Amino acid sequence: MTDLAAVKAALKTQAVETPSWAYGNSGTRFKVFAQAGVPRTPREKIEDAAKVHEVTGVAPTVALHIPWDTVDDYAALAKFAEERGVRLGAVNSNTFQDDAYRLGSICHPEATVRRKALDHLLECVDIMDATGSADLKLWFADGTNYPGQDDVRGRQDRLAEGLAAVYERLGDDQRMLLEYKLFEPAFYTTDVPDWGTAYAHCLKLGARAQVVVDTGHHAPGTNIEFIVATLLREGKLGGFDFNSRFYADDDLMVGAADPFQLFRIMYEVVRGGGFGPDVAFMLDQCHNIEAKIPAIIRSVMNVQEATAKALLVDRTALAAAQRSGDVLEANAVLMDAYNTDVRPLLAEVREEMGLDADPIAAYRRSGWAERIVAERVGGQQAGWGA
Ligand code: PSV
Ligand code: MN
Repeated sequence: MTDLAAVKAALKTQAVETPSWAYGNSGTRFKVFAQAGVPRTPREKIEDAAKVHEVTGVAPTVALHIPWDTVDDYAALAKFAEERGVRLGAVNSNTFQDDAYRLGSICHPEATVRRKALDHLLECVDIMDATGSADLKLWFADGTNYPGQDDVRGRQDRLAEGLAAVYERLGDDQRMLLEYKLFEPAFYTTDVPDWGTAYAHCLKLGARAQVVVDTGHHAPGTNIEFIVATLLREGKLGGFDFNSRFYADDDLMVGAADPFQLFRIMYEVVRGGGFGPDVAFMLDQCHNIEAKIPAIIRSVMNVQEATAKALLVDRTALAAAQRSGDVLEANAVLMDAYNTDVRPLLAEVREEMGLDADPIAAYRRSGWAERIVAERVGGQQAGWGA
């Protein structure tokens, strides 16, 4: 039997960080379909994030991407966020959108380019100091397209050197979260392609360097929950970039493509003691054809549903079945939790938190969608890359 009161209490403490870039326009390399009411400034992105938190109660922070969210005064931006009921979360660096980075950033063969990339990363830590953000999220587009193009091992040395310089600069309460990605934009080698490479670098760096698992960044069929279990066991799981993919990384809504996988991941999180403030649960998504704010609300709800099911697993019964080698019973215990309709439970949790039981309906009723369409006229809409 699971303790329902404890499950509800845990669900009330959940925190899912939403990404500033998900509120802006995005698309594929073929077409960006602009939507009405899209934010034009970092402040407007924060206002949308605040709306998501207002109706869900579990999205208290918003991640920044630099330079997409560049402002003159970051402390003022943090204050603006707080006045709207949210805080600024992870600072995401960007060493992939400058002509200088054609052959990479901190792994680039030329020292001047490596320096430029490093300066950007150090600037991101300055921004964290001003915003009060605890996490620097690093993703490198670095890699090669052709065998022989560069020295694969030498690139690892350059990577280690650059990461060490950033690590040195971190404050005591700041962490560096290293993200891996199987491929893209590099097609032959990627300098941080998998959790093992990220883990090896983080291990050398120290306790404040942790691995971040972007659910979209694996080969089809990869057992992501095993990676999660392993990283948690090693004390090296820093956080998630949640999204869904069908083929390659495509930033669809988390839990949309494979809710069962999300449940399995969240089960390992709960089992491994990762459900808490030490693991950052972030969304990293783009909403290309669907309405953005409702899509983000839906994504937050998908994470909540997977978490509720994971918390409902009868771990005593599961352990007993596992110990006695009862394969079918062990599987049945897990599936029972997965097959539970947790929507009524979450509705209760929301009502107990003083929220509407249905966040999407609450958002629709709020009039925010109409208001931003009417008010956000003129100016330059934010897009993926601004
Ligand atoms: C790279 O594909 C990535 O997942 C990184 O987290 C980037 O910062 C983000 O996407 C940009 O959308
Ligand atoms: Mn990501």
